[in-house]
Amino acid sequence: MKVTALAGGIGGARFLLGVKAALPTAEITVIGNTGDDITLHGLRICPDLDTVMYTLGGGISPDRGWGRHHETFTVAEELATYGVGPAWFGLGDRDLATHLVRTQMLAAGYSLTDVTAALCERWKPAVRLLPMSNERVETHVVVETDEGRRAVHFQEWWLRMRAATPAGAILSVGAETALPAPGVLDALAEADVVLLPPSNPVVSIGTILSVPGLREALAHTPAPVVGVSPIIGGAPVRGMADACLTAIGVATTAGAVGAHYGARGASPAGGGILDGWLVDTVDTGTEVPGVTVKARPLLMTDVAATAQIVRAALELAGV
Ligand code: FO1
Repeated sequence: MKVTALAGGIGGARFLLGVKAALPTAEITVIGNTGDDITLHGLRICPDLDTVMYTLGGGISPDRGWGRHHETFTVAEELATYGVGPAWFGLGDRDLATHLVRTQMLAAGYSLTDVTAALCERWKPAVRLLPMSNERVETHVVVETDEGRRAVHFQEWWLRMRAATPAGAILSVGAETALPAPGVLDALAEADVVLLPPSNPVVSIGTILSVPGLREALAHTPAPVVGVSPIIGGAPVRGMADACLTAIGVATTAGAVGAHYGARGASPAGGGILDGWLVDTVDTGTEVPGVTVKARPLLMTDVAATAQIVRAALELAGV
């Protein structure tokens, strides 16, 4: 079976562990969000690609959910001693090796697709991990500050501001001229099923959909498309998706996010991307026009529980 999943960071990566457990022989392609990417100290950092790669490759820090296990932060401490920031982005020593390899490969002319494949040769995540685009697309957030309105990089808003400063707008800078990375459109067209993990619907799934052609590819694929709600009982399970949803005027409910993704239904031109929507049992009764909604326990407490959620999604997809 060919499974294609769109994935952001921590939630998406954990969901993918469940996909691998539920479908040990499936061919899994992951379309990873690159809107969180940032250049710091001259190094290109791809948080969501790395989180998927480390999580599926066994190198993730289990308690943080990002960065490497057995990590040290000596270089970051030395930078801080030089007064060189930003201190709010925790750069680990082991993690730095990934950014050094990526940056030198990009400088040598390799595409982000090639770089990601090379890094995955070490980590062997047992999925094909594709960036959503090889072009630079960065999520920036417009905020009101004492100095007036300005745009800050998503990571600054997420980590330094803790998404506590209301976002006037969330922008995918560069999306309008970005192309889907090689293999991305085929992965959507040739899948037996497409899954939307419980990633951030705005800055992860939404950013992937901001790449021209991706939303259309989802609307037109012959494969069933089933999503899993990241919102349970009116709150995100982790992270600050509520701050992102508020920024785009979408209520923080399972139903509102399902409606935001929209029904594929009869009119693919409508831009909707869902056939099925899994919500948690606390959200039983949720309705999304044109979308088949099922309620199942959605807390990914461990891989076995996540595999159950995946099985429920596959059942809803009818595969
Ligand atoms: N998340 C944090 O909450 N604090 C950090 O200091 C931090 C550093 C970091 C470094 C590398 C990396 O790949 C991810 C990192 N993250 C950190 C997570 C990252 O900000 C988020 O995972 C995504 O960008 C949002 O999903």
